[in-house]
Amino acid sequence: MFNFFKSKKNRAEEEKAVEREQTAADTALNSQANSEIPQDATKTSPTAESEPETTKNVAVQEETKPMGFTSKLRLGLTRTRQNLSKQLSGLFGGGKIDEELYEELETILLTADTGVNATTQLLEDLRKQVKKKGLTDAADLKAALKESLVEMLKPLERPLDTTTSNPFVIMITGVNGVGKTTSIGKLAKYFQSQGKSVLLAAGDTFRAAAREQLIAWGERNNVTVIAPDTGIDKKNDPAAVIFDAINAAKARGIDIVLADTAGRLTTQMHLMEEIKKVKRVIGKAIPDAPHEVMLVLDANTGQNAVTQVKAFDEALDVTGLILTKLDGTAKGGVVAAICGQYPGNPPALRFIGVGEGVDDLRPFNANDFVDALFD
Ligand SMILES: Nc1nc2c(ncn2[C@@H]2O[C@H](COP(=O)(O)OP(=O)(O)O)[C@@H](O)[C@H]2O)c(=O)[nH]1
Ligand SMILES: [Mg+2]
Repeated sequence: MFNFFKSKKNRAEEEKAVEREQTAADTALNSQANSEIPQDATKTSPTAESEPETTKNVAVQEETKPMGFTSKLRLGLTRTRQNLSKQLSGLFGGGKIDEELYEELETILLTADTGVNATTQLLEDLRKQVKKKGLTDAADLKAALKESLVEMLKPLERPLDTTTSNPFVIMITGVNGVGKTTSIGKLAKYFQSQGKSVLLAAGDTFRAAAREQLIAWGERNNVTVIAPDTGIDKKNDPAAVIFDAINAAKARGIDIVLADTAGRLTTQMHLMEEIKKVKRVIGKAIPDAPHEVMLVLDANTGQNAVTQVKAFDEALDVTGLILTKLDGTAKGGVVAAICGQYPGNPPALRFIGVGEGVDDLRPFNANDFVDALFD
C-alpha cells in the first residue's frame, strides 16, 4: 500500500519534471526547425543569390548551426531518460545491493516497456557483473546496467550496406501511421548525403494523400517520385507502380529505390497477401530484389511492436527495422524488448527516428543510444 502511494506521488513529481524538460526540448527543437526555413528559403529565393552577405546573415547562420545528432538523440530520448533517471536515481543513490533493489529495478524496466524476456536477461547479467566485480554499493550499479544494456543492444547494430546491388531496392512496410512515408523522406536525404542517387516509388496507392505526401518529400529532396496516375478509371496496383519505378531506376542508373507501401494490420489477411505479391513482383524486376525488406515500427506501440516484427517477418522475411517516434515516448525500453524476443539473434535495427524533421533519422548505435538514455 505504502509503496503504491509513494510511487504515485513520485510519479506526479516526475511527470512535472518530464513536462518541464519536454517543454524545453520542444522549444529547442522548434527553434531548430524554424531555423532551417530561412536557409532553405535563401536557396530558392531568386534575389538571395545576388545579395551581398551581410553581417546579419552571418549572425543568423551562426545561430542556426545544425544540432549534432548526439544532441538530437539526447533531446529525442528526453522522456525516456527522465522517466528512467528519476526512478533509478533513488535506486542507485547508494546503499546495499539486495533483493529488494533487484525487484524495484525489475519493475522500472518493465514499466519502460523492456518486456519480460529482456528484463530477466538484463537482471541476470547485472547479477553476474555484481558477483564478478564484487560490487557492494548500489551507486556502482548504474555503470553496470549501462554495460549490460550495451551488450544486449549491440547485436541490433547492423548498419545497412547498400553497395551490394545497383539499384539497391528497399521495400518499406508496416502498419498504418508508424512513419513509413516520413522515414522514406528522411532516408532519401540520408542516402543523398552519402552521394547516392535516390528514386521513390509511391506504392501506397490506397490513399491519394499518401501519394501527395511522398511527392512532397521528393520535391523537398529533389528526388524523382514514380507515382501512379490518379484518374478515376485507373486501377492502381502497388506492385505495378513499384515494378515501373525499379525499371525507371535501372534505366537512369539510380543507386537506391525506396518503395513506399500502404499500411496494413497483420490480421488483414488479404492485405498481407497483397504485400507478399508486391515483394514477388519486385523480384521480377531484379531477381534478387528487394535487397532490404524494412519494417517500420512506432516506439509508442510498446510490446505490440514485438508482435508486428513476428507477423511481418513470417510474411515477408524482414531484413531490417526502423524504430520511429522515440522522441514521443517515455518507453524507449522497447528497443531492448525486441532483443529479448530474439535472444542472441535479433533483427537488424537499421535506423531510429527521433523527430519529424528530415534529419531526425540515423543509423542505430548501441553505445550512443545507451549514453543518451542515461547521461
Ligand atoms: N515525433 C515523431 N513523429 C514522427 C516520426 N516519424 C514519423 N512521425 C509522424 O508520424 C505521422 C505518421 O507518419 P507517416 O509517415 O505518414 O506514417 P505512415 O502511415 O506509416 O506512412 C506523421 O505525422 C509523421 O510526422 C518520428 O520519428 N518522431
Ligand atoms: Mg504512408
